[in-house]
Amino acid sequence: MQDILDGIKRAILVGEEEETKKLVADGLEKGLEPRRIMEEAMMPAMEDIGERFSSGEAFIPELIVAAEAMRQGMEVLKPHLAGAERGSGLVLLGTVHGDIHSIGKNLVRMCMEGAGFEVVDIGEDVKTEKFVEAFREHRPDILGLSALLSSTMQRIPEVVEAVRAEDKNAVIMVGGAPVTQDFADRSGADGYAPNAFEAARKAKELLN
Ligand code: B1M
Repeated sequence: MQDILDGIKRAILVGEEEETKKLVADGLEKGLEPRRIMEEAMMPAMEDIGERFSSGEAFIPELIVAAEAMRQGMEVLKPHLAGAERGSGLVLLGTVHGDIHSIGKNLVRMCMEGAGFEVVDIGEDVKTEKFVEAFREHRPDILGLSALLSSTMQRIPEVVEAVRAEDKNAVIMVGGAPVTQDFADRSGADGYAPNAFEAARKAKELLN
């Protein structure tokens, strides 16, 4: 199985979409758990490309092709993350203003859906007012905010404050690579999760 995991990681790193999809499907067929594929191949690939970008060995086009291969691989995983259970609650999800990173948020959506939540995903680069409007419209059980940049995560406390002005009992959870439990606490959020699987678990915990 390790060869499949290594193959998926390599295929994502070089942006080979078809190869990524094929290897993810092969892995699933051979009994690899979706979570293992995500945690031991797909996420390390994104970490690796991120480090290469930081050190100047990779550039934006390489991030884009890797992200697209990752997205396509996730589409193959998606049906395998979805559970039969339904009716856990409604989650409103979006990435904060100024931030176009979508992969982590989409993975959170898939895991939430797998855990039985209905998810309204309002996308990326979502302005604070739009979060408030969508909250007013959907009245979710949980509002989930994602931020991938240390600059855009500063939007989180602003959204928390604006949504709480609309509903002081709003349940809000946050996450994204630079976000920590400490930052979540200081932002006034009710919950934080370091990854998508934990996000689904935390959402259930918050509603119980
Ligand atoms: Co960007 N980028 N990027 N990028 N990018 C990072 C985040 C960066 C760490 C890379 C680096 O320098 N090493 C860096 C941020 C540094 C910082 O601020 N701390 C960075 C930068 C600088 C930038 C630009 C500014 C680059 C530029 O233009 N000069 C630019 C900003 C654009 C913008 O948003 N305005 C930019 C652009 C891009 C692309 C468009 C090219 C592309 C995104 C494509 C897309 O998403 N559709 C991209 C990518 C791919 C990355 C990296 C390589 C990978 C991100 C990713 O998808 N990870 C990333 C490096 C890295 O993360 N190591 C990087 C995989 C994903 C599954 O993990 O998103 O962390 P993640 O989500 C996890 C958890 O965080 C958590 O669960 C998810 C799944 O387990 N989680 C939650 C996320 N949201 C949650 C919400 C929750 C709970 C948990 O509750 C609601």
